[in-house]
Amino acid sequence: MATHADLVAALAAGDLDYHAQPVLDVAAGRIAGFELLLRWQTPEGEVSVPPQLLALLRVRPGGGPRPPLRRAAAAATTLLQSDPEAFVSFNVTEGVLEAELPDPGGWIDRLLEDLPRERVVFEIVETARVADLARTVRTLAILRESGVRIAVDDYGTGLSDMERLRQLPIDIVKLDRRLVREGTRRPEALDEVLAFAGGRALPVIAEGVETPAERDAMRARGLVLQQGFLHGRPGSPAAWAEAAGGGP
Ligand code: G
Ligand code: G
Ligand code: MN
Ligand code: NA
Repeated sequence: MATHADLVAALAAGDLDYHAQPVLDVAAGRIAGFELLLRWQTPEGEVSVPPQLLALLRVRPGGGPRPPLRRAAAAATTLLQSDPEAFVSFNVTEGVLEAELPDPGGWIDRLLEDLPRERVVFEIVETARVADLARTVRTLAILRESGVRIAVDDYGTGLSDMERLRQLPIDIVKLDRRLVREGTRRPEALDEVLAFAGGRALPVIAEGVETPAERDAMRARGLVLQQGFLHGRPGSPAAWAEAAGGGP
C-alpha cells in the first residue's frame, strides 16, 4: 500500500504526472479539447492514486501552489499553445472546492496563473454527495465569474444526477460511458438529459466511446463531442500537443 512519502517521491521523480486525452468534435473532424488525467507509473505498472492520498498531497501550509495541480497547469500550457482553439479540463473534487472555500478566487489565481480562463474547464467529479448545496453553488459561481467553465462529470452514475444538473451552475455535461453504452441499446436512456441540455444550450460530451457503432449512435443523437479510446487514449501532453499541430 502506497504512503504519502511514496507519492511525494514519485512526484519528484516524474513518475506521477498528467496525461491528456482528447475530446473530438466528430462533425468538424478536429480536436475540441483535452482532459488532464493523473497517472502514476510504478515498477508494477500504472496504478491510480487513492483519493485520500491525492488529498494529502494537496495540503500545503501557507497556500502556495499545490504540487499535482501545478503539474496539471504546466501540461495545460503545453496543450493550449499547441492548439489555439482547444480547451483543457481539470478534474476537481467537491472536497477540494470545499477546502478552498475561504478563498476560491485566490486559489484559482494561484493554480491557473496566466492560463486563459475562457479555455479552462473544471470537471466536478464527486457525484455521491453535496455536503452543503448552497456553499457548492456559491463556490461554483465564483469560479465561473473568474472565467472558467464548469462541467458535471460522470453523468448517469449517480442517483440524483438530474437534480444535481438542475441545481448547480454548470456549463457542460459529460455523459458517463455506461450511459453511452446504454444509449446505443436503449436510446430513451438519454432522452431526459439531452432534453435538459438542449433547453439550456449546454454542450454535452459523450465519454468512453470505444467502437464505431457507439460513435455513430451518439452522433445520430446530436452528440458530436466525443471522448474515448476509439478517438484517442490518454497520453503524454507533449505527444498530444505535437499531434494537435506542433508544440510551443
Ligand atoms: O484509474 P483511472 O485512471 O480510471 O481513474 C480515473 C479517475 O481519477 C477519474 O474519475 C478521474 O476523474 C480521476 N482523476 C484523474 N486525475 C485527477 C486529478 O487530478 N484530480 C482528481 N480529483 N481526480 C482525478
Ligand atoms: O471519471 P472520469 O470521467 O474523469 O474518468 C476518466 C477515466 O476514463 C480515465 O481513467 C480514462 O483513462 C478512462 N477512459 C477514457 N476513455 C475511455 C474509454 O473509451 N473506455 C474506458 N473503459 N475508459 C476510458
Ligand atoms: Mn473527468
Ligand atoms: Na466521466
